[in-house]
Amino acid sequence: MIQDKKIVFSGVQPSGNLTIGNYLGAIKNFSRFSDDYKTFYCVVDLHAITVRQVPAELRRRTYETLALYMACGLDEKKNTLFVQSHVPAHAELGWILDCYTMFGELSRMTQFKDKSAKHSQNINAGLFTYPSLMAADILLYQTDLVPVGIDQKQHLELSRDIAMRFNQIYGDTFTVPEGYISTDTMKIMSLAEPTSKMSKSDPNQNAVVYILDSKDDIIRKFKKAVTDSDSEIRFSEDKPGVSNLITIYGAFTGKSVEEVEREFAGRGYGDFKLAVGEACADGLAPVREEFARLMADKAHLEAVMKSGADEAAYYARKTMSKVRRKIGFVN
Ligand code: AQP
Repeated sequence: MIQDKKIVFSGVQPSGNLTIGNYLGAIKNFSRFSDDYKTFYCVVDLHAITVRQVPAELRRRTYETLALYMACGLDEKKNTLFVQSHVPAHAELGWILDCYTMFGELSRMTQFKDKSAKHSQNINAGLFTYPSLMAADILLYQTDLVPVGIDQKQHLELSRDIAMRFNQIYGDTFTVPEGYISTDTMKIMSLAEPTSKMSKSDPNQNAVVYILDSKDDIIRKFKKAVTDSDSEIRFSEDKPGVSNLITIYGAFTGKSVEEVEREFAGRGYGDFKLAVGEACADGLAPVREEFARLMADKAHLEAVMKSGADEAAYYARKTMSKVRRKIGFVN
């Protein structure tokens, strides 16, 4: 296998039902790389257990996340689709990179601060070292480009620092990755608290639109979305709720902010919210249909997981043998 294409890696945690934030910020962008890059898209189950998961749900969501990748347009023949824990080299390199990541660096990660506040009963070491495992995921494949939402930018920068640190000590070992952050939809906000990110683990169901929500639920949630006491449909920092809806509407219709503002000039929030709900529900309808078809054939999903893991392990082995040799492990 000769690899001359540049490499793309990204992943999503099966830590909840996936949201339109995961879709617009990450998965929807993944397929644009399928033709010109060698792409690895992973269901990152090792990351998911940094927060307590119900085992049966974790298992089900792992299948569902893979099926959603495929339903969102990722062809298993063009992309390497796999489950992180099926390639043990992720955990192995994760440990090694822990030893090249500083306590101070990890302490500065905002996701760690946010999640340890949210899960104060379970501030485990894995939650703290999450970014070095993420660095391992990326560096294992000599990744050039990582499509992620802006919330992952800090982790990505740390991955770059770890790669450069390792390369400086041992000579060229890892490709230093670049992020690919889609600027128009980089952060989709909660519908209930539009200054916070929309998150799949948010306990408030009305704050989050899931990719697999029914059309009725989607429209209902958008109708309830928090806006403001003003009535102007205008993108602005002081109007986070309305701006978030403009972003979502633009993402599903392909319209620019100016076009959306013009379309709804002089119209009320009620009309606008309904239009956003309909655009979102209609945009997701083909994904939902394809998802149902894929989930009905578990054997096929398992075959995709297996061949994806075999291929990923092949690339991972090459990096690991280089890493082991450089560090001084006996082969
Ligand atoms: N609201 C968002 N807007 C844009 N992009 C987003 N992403 C997540 N939420 C948004 C992007 O989705 C990818 C996968 O995310 P993840 O599963 O690794 O974890 P996360 O960033 O922690 O996402 P969640 O939904 O907030 O999960 P929980 O609630 O489990 O922590 C990433 O590329 C992310 O940027």
